Amino acid sequence: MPHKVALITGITGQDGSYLADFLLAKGYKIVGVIRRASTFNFGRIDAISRQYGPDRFEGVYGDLGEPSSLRDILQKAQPDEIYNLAAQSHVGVSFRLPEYTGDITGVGVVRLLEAMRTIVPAARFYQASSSEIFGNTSETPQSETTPFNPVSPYACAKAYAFYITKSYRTAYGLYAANGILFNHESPRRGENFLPRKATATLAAIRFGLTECLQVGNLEAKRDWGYAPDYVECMWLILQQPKPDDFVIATGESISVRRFIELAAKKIGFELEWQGKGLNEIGINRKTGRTIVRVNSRYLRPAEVNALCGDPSKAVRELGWNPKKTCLEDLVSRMVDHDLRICELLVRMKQRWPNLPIQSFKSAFLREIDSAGETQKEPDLEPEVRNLLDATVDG
Ligand code: NDP
Ligand code: GDR
Repeated sequence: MPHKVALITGITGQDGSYLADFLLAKGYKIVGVIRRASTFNFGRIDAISRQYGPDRFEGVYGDLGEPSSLRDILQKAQPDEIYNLAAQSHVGVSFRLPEYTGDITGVGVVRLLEAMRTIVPAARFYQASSSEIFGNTSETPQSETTPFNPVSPYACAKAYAFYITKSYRTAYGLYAANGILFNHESPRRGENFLPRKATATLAAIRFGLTECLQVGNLEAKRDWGYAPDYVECMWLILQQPKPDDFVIATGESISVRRFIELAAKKIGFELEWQGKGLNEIGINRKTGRTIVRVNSRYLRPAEVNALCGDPSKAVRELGWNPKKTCLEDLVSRMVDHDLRICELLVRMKQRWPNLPIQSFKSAFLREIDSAGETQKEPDLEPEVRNLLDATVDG
């Protein structure tokens, strides 16, 4: 039987890479949309494409800002399922790039839906919607019926994307569904989102590679889940007889402060908070050193104070298990991964003290991310492997 074809935009991101893993294991052929960048941006999918080869995994250049590229890709790929994960996905950055965020994260979705409507109307469409659309709401927990109150340019763009997806479903009868996902993290998460920033920086402090974690709002609360569990839901949403919208969340939320405490504890720090507001610091009790500082640079012009999702509909109708990976396991996986990267970097630094460590970091991250969360050694590029062997011998 020929493989089902899934088209994934945002394939180079955290979710895109996990979704590709998941769908390839289910027998799909994947067509992944890669946007042109001046640096290597397919580290998260490099190993997958090598493992499955061009018959099962095809990367194609395209951009949500360029409708002709989308039409061309759909025409050639003839996908059965389309997962739109591409976005300018950073909430803080969206205040600095409001128009661009609106164009890609919002209008980009209608570009793709229009291409689908005219070229592959029988395909099924998944839109990566976000809990940010609830904004500062008085209803807790948030469900599919909670009114939207977006506060950032990112959230406004995602609210438009949500409604336009629904509109194409109603107006044209397309199979188009929204997954309203709450925050989900992993060792493949970008280092400028709070949880990965915390685990990567605290691990680096532990190995003497940096001194301090600088953060913004410590009091915001989020409902944090594990990304591989969430991509399964994206697929489940598209397997339903009728298209519908679902909240995907764990149902529990904790503060940024608490997340940092959990990561610090796992790494072996005894964290003690001192001071207030912008002067608040986190001290490593054993050494008396400041390892966390509040920096106004990371505060947002408008903040969503607390989000906590109600996944009952997904549990009931999709049979999804929101408790598959608990928060402690999520933190452990991220911390273990980041400690391992730092350990390798330290070995390099000992061997070549004058070389800028940053120049090796991306190569390491690329290879270690490719190896996933298994304990096996990453499949290092030969030249990096040589450098590492030399380090171990030295
Ligand atoms: P990432 O930021 O890791 O990935 C975003 C992806 O979009 C990257 O592959 C990026 O490419 C791509 N992209 C950005 N701009 C364009 C463009 N103009 N054209 C084509 N591709 C583009 O996000 P996540 O994987 O974490 O999230 C996936 C989706 O889910 C996003 O839409 C996000 O907004 C949404 N979401 C995420 C949640 C989370 O907690 N992770 C929760 C709720 C929603 P490149 O690699 O080149 O930057
Ligand atoms: P969020 O995730 O904005 O919820 O969006 P992020 O990890 O960026 O922030 C979570 C909370 O932590 C606070 N915070 C900081 N955030 C960052 N990035 N850096 C800091 O130094 C820092 N200090 C405190 C933030 O203010 C916020 O309250 C993520 C993205 O994946 C979106 O694409 C997605 O839609 C939502 O989750 C659901």
